[in-house]
Amino acid sequence: MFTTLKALIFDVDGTLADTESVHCAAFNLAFKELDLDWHWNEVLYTDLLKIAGGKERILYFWKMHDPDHMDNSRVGEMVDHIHRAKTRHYEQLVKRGELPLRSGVQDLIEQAYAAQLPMAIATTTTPENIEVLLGMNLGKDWRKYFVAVCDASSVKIKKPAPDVYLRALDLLGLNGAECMAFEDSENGFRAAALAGIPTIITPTKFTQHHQFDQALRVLPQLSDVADLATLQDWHRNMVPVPA
Ligand code: XBP
Ligand code: MG
Repeated sequence: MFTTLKALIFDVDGTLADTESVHCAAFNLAFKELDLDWHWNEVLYTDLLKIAGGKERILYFWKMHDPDHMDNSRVGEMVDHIHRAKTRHYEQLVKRGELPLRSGVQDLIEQAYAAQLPMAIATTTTPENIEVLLGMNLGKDWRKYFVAVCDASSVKIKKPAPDVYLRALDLLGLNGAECMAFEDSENGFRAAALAGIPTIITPTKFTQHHQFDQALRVLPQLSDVADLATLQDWHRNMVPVPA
């Protein structure tokens, strides 16, 4: 007996849009604004992406690369301050309108919406970042597409913990096997897998070296998914295709 596909759950960064270059630029603009002599180049940032969450990433980097300038009594306050500046820079960069959704994303979202197939978001990033990215790309009423939006403010423990996906399943009123997740990274894939959700991976240059064994599919872009019927067929047959 197979399980019908009852909802789609989307990661944001790297999946809906290839955002990490812009996140990296925003981190560097914040470091410059705050006179921190830190700079994250693409090679370093690709490695730092193993840490989900911008605040966690800043703290990890600080401990690893600049521990002598860390006042433990104020580190949390300082990380929050840096991250607020970074988020402001990210919003300004996205508002330039140069960060589109990835190929096939809007078409799939529109198809699912027209077919009344529920959708949700499960991301590590902040509500502000989701608002600016999807507002710019799907319009100011972007929330109409999603039954639930689960983000950094929804759960305490970030990916690869399954918490944000479990929260999305709870709000959808579904179990993992009834859904399909869309991710770009190993952290995200592990979070969805721990929540029991079959997952389609569309890696980016930042994550193409990650491990995605047992993913339902690993695709260059979502535009490689012809239509919803294809997803329903893959879900019905639920046999992972080797990456
Ligand atoms: C990817 C992340 C986020 C972004 C930066 O989130 O790990 O931390 O890199 O955004 P997703 P913040 O789960 O959508 O792939 O600085 O807001 O964390
Ligand atoms: Mg991601």
